[in-house]
Amino acid sequence: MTINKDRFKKALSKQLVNAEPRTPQHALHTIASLVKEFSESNESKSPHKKQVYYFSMEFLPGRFIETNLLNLDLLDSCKEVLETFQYEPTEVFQSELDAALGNGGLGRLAACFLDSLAALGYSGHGMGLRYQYGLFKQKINNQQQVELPDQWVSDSGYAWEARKPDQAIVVRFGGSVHMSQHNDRLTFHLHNPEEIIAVPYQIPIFGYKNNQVNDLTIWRAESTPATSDITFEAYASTKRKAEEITEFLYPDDSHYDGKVLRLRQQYFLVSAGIQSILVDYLQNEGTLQEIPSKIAIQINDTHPTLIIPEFMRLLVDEHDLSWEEAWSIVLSTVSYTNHTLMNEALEKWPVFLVKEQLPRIFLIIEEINRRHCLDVEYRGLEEWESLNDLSIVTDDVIHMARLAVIGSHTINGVAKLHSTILKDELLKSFSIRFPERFTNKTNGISHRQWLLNANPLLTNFITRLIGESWKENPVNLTKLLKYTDDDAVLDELHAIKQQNKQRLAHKVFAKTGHQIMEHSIFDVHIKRLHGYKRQLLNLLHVMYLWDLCHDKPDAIKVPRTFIFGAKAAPGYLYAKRIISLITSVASQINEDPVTKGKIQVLFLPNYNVSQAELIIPAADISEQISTASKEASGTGNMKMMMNGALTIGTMDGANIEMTDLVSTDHFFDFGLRAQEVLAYEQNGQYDPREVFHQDRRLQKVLHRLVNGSLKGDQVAFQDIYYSLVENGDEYFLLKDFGSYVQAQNQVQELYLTPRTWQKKCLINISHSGYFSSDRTIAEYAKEIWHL
Ligand code: DL6
Repeated sequence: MTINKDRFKKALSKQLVNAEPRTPQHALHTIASLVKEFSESNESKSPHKKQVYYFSMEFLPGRFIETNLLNLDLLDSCKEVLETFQYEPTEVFQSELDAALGNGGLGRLAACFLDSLAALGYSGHGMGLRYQYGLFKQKINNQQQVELPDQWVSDSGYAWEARKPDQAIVVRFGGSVHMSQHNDRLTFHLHNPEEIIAVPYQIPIFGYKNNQVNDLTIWRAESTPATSDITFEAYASTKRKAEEITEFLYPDDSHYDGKVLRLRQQYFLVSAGIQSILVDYLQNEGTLQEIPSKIAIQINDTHPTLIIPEFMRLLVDEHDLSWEEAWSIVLSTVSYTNHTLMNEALEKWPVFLVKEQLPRIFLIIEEINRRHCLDVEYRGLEEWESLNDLSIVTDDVIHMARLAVIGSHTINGVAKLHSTILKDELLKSFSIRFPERFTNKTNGISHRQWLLNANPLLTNFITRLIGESWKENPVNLTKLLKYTDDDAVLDELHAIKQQNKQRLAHKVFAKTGHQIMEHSIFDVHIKRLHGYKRQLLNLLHVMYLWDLCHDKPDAIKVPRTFIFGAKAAPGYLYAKRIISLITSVASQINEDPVTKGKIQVLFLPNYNVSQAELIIPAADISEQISTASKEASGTGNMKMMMNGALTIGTMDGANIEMTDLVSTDHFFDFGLRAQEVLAYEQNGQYDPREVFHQDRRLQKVLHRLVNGSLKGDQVAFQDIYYSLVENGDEYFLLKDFGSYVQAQNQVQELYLTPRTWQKKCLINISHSGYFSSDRTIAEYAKEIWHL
């Protein structure tokens, strides 16, 4: 789809000339409606291409306006028209609210993948839920996180979506299964189910200057219309029960909680999604048997795993295929990405819940399991220690990862280390049974969103140096390597970083009244708050520097601003306590005259995608300090690398691949290695008290948590102290503290030699093209989806 620039400019001018009201929001809606109108009139399905459906309970795109205009090559034209009519383009763009339909990495990745699918010209479709409330907004009151509802759809509606009631689907819950026999064949019917209407809302996804228009469909739950014999009260309750399915996003990304509403959300998504795919396919294409050559379905973590039994139900119960035929189709169509090794995040559903809510689906899961167990017994695989080790259903719970593995032709992890641990530890028995199914696809990020859009200064500079080709082929960023000894280039690189730091400093000042030291090192730790991501380790180092400011002020040779941005899941008390501690330490350090001009700590509330777009271009240091083996991949690490930050990090997730590219000479690595962590976890020989008693710095820092010298929630601070010193230090903070301090000292030393620092920044940018999600999607397309 090409939108002619002149036609677009004319049409936009015509609408803006008499626009009423003259608000940025109104202008935003005008632009979005025009883009949608143009794209709908040009929409062309590509019926002969294989279609990819990416099922995810979360999509976290942030704002669409700039991405869409950039991809359609209309950004400059649009800015020009806006300025002609005295609008401030940035104000108009920033009036779009973030679509925060995700928690963190998993949803962000899904958004980047949609962008790359379109950019590479594949027919890709996102399938998600239209939560009425997105991820909560975070406020800090009295050093405590307070969660507020996120009404991401404004009163005038969401600018980019189109409601498609004519494509609504019925999803059925509950009821009772009745069996009957016809010509030697058992058939199953659901009696008296609860029926809920799934209404799709479509959001266009544009390819980068290539005419491709894909879509993200988000489904909203609505009740069936009232019948004449239903009472008002009964209908109100039915309506409420239906609508609550898509009322809010579960705000936890690393903890599984077996709530019935979550199960209903998951089934609602997959049932609506796969039914709509089949309706569309059968209208336009060939036979059911040909599906695997025409359709690929990727499930983003185990959350959409019920698509496997639901797809079976449709093929067997509604399309009369034999079990074997149906299974072969499902297995050749579905593939599964795992995003976590954390035990508490692995989904297991109680049998009674699934039986009650989804009785027919439960029977299908049992049948899949029966056949699977028979197969394993038949093969006599000795590696299976017991049936418990392999069965989908054990002790009255359903293991979703096992179901996903058994029903998928390919299973991938999201970074090399993660995929290896997945294969050799977490799903070892399954990788022995199905070795050919396991693979790795290292994550990526959209360089269009995270460099072209977020950092126009750097983008233009790179283009001046090496031309345009890197925009379509980001690996060409390596052409920058020839400038690593060019003083003028390094000066300019430094100047750009400085301008981005000023841009952030101005924003922060306007929002919070904090004056950031613009010439300090911007040391950035932005991600969800979790024990394993170790924001606390960062803070322990900050507190150590605080002591140094008092004891040996000359040791702080370069001023530093520590920037934190993180939301904690509302039910994750420990994470919320860490936020309290960070904000308490921040307020005391920032007021201490001794630290003035040396260190500064900022906790930026309500960290979200739009904030990230401002913070990341301004980062000097990227904190990627998870306990080795715990972070599946990380993608913030890639974004900051691409924007010229240097990373301080453990050998975890995709950090390892970053060091493969730039070598540890250009990366501050520290800490236990994954195998060491796993060994300690198995042999139980780590005792944090030993480290504590040997390290005076740690003693001094940690005593503050229990001696009342910090203002705030003393119970919270004591709890943190005990978790580290007395209760095993689950994430090895004390163990890694010494080497972290050393690595941080190297950061300071290096910053004192600006040329070397800048050179390393340029080397990091040059190699970051590998982490474009275009590379990741090209790998999925070739090796998993066979496009
Ligand atoms: O793969 C995307 C992203 C990774 O970069 C992070 O390392 C990982 O923590 C995150 N995983 C989740 C887990 N959600 N669940 N379950 O968000 O995925």
